[in-house]
Amino acid sequence: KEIAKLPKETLALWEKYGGDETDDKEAFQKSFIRHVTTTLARSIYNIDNFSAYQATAHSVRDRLIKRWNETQQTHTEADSKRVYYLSLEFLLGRSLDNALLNLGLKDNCGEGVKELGFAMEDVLDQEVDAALGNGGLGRLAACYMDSLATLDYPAWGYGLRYTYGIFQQRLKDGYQVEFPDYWLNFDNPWELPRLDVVVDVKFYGSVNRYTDEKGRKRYAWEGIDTVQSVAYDVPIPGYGTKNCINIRLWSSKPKRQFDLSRFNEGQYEQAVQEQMQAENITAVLYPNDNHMVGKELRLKQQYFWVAASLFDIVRRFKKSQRPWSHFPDQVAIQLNDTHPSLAIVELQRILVDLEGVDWDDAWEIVTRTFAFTNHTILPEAMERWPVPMVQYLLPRHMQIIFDINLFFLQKVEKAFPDNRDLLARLSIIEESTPQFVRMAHLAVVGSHRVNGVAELHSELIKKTIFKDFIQYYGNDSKFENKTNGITPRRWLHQANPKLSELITDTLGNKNWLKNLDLLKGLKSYVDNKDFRKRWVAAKHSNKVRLTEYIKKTTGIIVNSNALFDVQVKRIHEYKRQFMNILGVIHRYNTLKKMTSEERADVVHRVVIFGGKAAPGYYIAKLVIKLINSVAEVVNNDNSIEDSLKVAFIPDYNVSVAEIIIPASDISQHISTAGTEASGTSNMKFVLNGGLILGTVDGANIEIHEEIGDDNIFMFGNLAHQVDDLRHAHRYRNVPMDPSLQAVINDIESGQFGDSRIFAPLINTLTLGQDYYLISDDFQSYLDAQKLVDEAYKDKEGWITKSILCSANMGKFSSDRAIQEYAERIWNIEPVPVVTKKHI
Ligand code: F58
Repeated sequence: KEIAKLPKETLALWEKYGGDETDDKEAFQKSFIRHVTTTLARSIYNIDNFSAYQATAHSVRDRLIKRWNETQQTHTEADSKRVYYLSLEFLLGRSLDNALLNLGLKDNCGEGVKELGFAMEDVLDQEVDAALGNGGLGRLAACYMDSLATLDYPAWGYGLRYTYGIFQQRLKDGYQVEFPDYWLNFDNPWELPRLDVVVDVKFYGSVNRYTDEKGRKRYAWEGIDTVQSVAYDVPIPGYGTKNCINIRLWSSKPKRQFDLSRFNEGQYEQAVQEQMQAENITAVLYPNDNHMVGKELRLKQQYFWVAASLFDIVRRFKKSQRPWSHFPDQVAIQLNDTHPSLAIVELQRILVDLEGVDWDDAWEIVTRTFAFTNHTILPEAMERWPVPMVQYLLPRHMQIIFDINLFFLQKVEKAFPDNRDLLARLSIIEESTPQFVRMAHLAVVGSHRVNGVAELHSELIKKTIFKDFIQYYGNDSKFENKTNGITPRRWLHQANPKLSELITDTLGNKNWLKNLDLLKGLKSYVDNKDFRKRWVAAKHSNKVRLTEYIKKTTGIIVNSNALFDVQVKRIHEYKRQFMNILGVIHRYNTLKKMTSEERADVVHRVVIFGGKAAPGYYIAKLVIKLINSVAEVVNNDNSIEDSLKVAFIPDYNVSVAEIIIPASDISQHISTAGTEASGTSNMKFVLNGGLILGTVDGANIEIHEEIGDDNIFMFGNLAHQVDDLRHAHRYRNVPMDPSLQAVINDIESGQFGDSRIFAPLINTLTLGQDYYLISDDFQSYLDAQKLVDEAYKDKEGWITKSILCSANMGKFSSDRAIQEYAERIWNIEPVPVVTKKHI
């Protein structure tokens, strides 16, 4: 409407000069040179790989922004229901290669860069990861954004723009040391600062009660500490579509700059104190994976993020001037774990306190809006906040939580009169001293759907942490499963170009990138000689690439013809890297006892580890030390003639994963049954033709169902046996598994250095009741490893398995997962982007 009012001459200028960011090679080269000279203030004489990266990134960014604008315009005009994905973590990794692929610029930019004197590979390698996440949960959010964009959904992500991402890991004397990840050191071309989009977020203060003009009792929160939230937008382009969605990351900034009067009085530190406290809020990502930290700053982060995001969502909704009752028809909000649960309370506060909606109507709107994904049943990961802390920081929210709880428990009491135990178990408030707010309970009560992330996990949450909710809500009402997925664009096409090319050549087109079920078409080539040859060649070249990377990062030289056995993920007791390294010791000492002739028949192995331990997680850090101590001994023992090598690759992150995963022959996903909610790297490995050695846990089970018995090595006790086994460790004298005892003896004998260092680790098995049941699974683990060795000797058989693995992985595309969420939980429809003229 506004445009129509402009004079013709103005429109003509836009028509003439706008939109010259076309996708051809020449236009790209022109952009590149313009960015070198203007954005970077450099010239042909002083442009290195890094500047070439920056110039390329800025040229791609221009094109991204164009699509981003078109998408936002289309969505605003369509005014259809949107989904908002609230996640404290988005583990995006690098963006350039992905943007080139998704925008269809790869060939033209590749050639363009080459003619300008650079190799695209080197250029891509300059980018630092956006590592705003810990592990699976954060990476899942990134895969889901890719699929939302690709499937044309009108979606937004909301998160925090941490100044420091997950720490960088280095090794010193075999120990992990942490270094800050100051990823914004150079400018970040993948964000659009929206310095005009600012939300004031308040903390602390008090609540006033008053009577409004209708005679209703109302409450008003007077926060006393105001921090500004500034938006930084990260465009996420879909693959093969114009849709380019947005992740809005909030950065904290002081409302007032420093206190000049104090400054003038000479109190310099006090003068800038407020400013520093405000900036602290989004300074750093908490580096814990599957562990709750009860720090006030973390709670502040959560509210800061939730308040800014809801303000933004509500502002957008209000533009349409619809009545509040339509809110859930326009807005779906997905809570990625309990971290954003305060959003439930904040929306209720906005509706009741600020907009004057009656409590019950507001609550109906709230519960129809939110849905909640649970990612863990580990007790130490459950979020609980002390009531006094919440009360102090967010006094009005605490009142609302008490009211939500009261009304909820009144309903429970009606349905189950006099069942006080049930009330206590269901309560959002844990009646301890001090009291705690159970965030998972708040999330369940405030959402219309609750989902687990794999079938087993979704069943387990109904039997454990949410058992009592099932008694109240009934079995099929709120609770659902949505098995996780991964994006095949990044995790096959980008990470494994050779295999991707083979698949495209074989299937005749790239449609499989948008419909992963089409990989099934590979099955008819499983006996095709030429196809098999190329399949093996792709794997081998990935192994060579990894071999070089291992040499570069660790100095360890490994043979790319050996079996590559990989375990890369966060280091955690429940993931049992400890069991893996104990198995390595067993293998090593078995090899040592063999004669040279016996050893000649043995499959050579390279055992590869990678992963970060939370900085305060002592036992996990000891596991890293043990791995490195074992590696030191094994790798330098000539008597075993290269039959075994061990490498711990430092600083595992998304980009490193892209190198490691395509190179694996077997990967280990060996969590204690019932502890790994899903796992997603398991999917990535199998999609890339790597086999799995795994426990009957998380998504391993569904992968097994899809790829069949012949193509996976499963072992260990089952989830339903775990309680009994733990009980036995606690109350009965369970004799130690003899093979494990032998390994413990080896460590204690000092074979891998001063054994006193490892005593606390060994104690978890012997004195600590072996909570993760390593001793119970050890023998079947060794047996499964034997089967792996045998199977690998049959080269042709292994190739067949590898092909069938990939071919059957269609289910695990994040596109499938997102489609299920869209249909069953969010009730949203795709909105294809209409290409606009630049005006
Ligand atoms: C992971 N959780 C699960 N949490 O462990 C994994 O099984 C699952 O596949 C994945 O989510 C995706 O569903 C996870 O990564 C965290 O890192 C949290 C970070 C914030 C603090 C609490 C743990």
